[in-house]
Amino acid sequence: MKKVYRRPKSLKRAAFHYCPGCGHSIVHRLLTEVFDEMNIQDKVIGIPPPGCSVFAYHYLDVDMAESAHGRGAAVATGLKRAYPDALVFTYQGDGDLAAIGTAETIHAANRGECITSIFINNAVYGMTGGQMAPTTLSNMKTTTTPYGRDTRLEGYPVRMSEMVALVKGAAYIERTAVNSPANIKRTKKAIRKAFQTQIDDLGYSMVEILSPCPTNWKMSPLESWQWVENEMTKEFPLGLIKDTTRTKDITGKRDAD
Ligand SMILES: Cc1ncc(C[n+]2csc(CCOP(=O)(O)OP(=O)(O)O)c2C)c(N)n1
Ligand code: SF4
Repeated sequence: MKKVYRRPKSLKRAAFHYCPGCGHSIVHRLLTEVFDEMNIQDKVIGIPPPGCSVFAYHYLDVDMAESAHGRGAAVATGLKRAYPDALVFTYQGDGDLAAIGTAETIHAANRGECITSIFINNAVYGMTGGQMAPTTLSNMKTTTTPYGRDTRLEGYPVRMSEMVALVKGAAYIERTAVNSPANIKRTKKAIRKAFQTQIDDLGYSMVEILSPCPTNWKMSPLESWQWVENEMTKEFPLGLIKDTTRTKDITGKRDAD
């Protein structure tokens, strides 16, 4: 009989604790497929965050070191400098990377740290009950914006990828989504490219992934996939945001090399 499904070697034999329809589980699966296909399982060190994915080490069969909230890029910097041959990635939600961890992220990117950030944008603080995140859409209802995000009071949704792309050390930045088979395939390709950027020592890489949170959005999994398509992508357009990996024109220092 032809085998059509196989658990990736890098994915542990454990049942996900994520809600049905959550994007985290899809991204975990993609990461482990990439680790297997690139044969890098033994070189990868992951940094999970506080957030719904805090227990990512229960699932990803690679070395992992938990970080405090928002400190992923700082922890990754230390690990990468101590173990330059390792492939170090942070796995962070939008509350983690785009609020408390904004400074770490921008400065790590600006330094051209050869680390990868897998940035899960689900427009809310998931684990703590669906509060407004910097990425919450205008007029979107959350537990802390029950009448909808009022941009006059709460500001505008933060486009982290576009911000990070402005700094010289950022080599590869792409925004994808996991709300359809085609987008899931594109996400896998982007994750692969991000790790290749790191292997080639070309600078900072980030894949921002629009990811459904049906529980806090109070939607069915199917509705949440459609909401990503119809609403989220208007504020966060999908596609390549920056790629200097072909030119190697990444930092002033490297330009002078
Ligand atoms: C310093 C600090 N402040 C607050 C918290 C509480 N906390 C844990 S997870 C979290 C939000 C996580 O949201 P996000 O990063 O968007 O990830 P998600 O749960 O949506 O995947 C917060 C505020 C904490 N752990 N540490
Ligand atoms: S609360 Fe949202 S982000 Fe957290 S596991 Fe459930 S669906 Fe996923």
